[in-house]
Amino acid sequence: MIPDIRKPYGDKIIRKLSDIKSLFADQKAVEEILAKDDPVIYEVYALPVPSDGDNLVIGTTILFPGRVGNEFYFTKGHFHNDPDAAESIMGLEGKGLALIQDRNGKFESHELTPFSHVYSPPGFGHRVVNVSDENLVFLSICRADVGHDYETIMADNFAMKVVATDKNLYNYEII
Ligand code: PAN
Ligand code: ZN
Repeated sequence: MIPDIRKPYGDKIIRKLSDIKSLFADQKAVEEILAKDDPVIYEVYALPVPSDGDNLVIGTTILFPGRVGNEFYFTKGHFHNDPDAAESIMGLEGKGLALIQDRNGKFESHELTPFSHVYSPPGFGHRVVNVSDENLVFLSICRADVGHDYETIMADNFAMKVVATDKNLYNYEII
């Protein structure tokens, strides 16, 4: 049987709002949501491989739709510890944005839609944002030995925020 990369497999990571709450701009909205619930923001499924530089990690992320205040759900985001390690990000389902930025303040945003591809070059960190009312599913491929630096993002956050411009419609702007 041919494996379907849109279907979850292997190692699983679940990130809830409480795991990334400090990254959202509207802390009042965070507390209001957490008083009732701790929603899952995204899940990552990866093919288990040895963590050496000869192997590739192939991960499927399912980023659920939703907002905290007017800010759309996003992945935590990270740099790779190895500054030479790039990443390939491919849209499978839904609509979103891939935000990439380097450690010198250069940043870009790219649309992520089914069959589109975003390249996060060496030295660039990456975060994905769901700007739709459906699941955003994407595939990420990078070397298995890159190492993940989440600390820098937890301390400084990303340069771009993606917010809704309308209460009901999923129109967005990047600020
Ligand atoms: C991706 C990410 C995945 C979840 O597989 O790990 O989308 O995002 P966070 O790792 O920022 O929580 C990847 O970039 N791997 O290197
Ligand atoms: Zn990565």
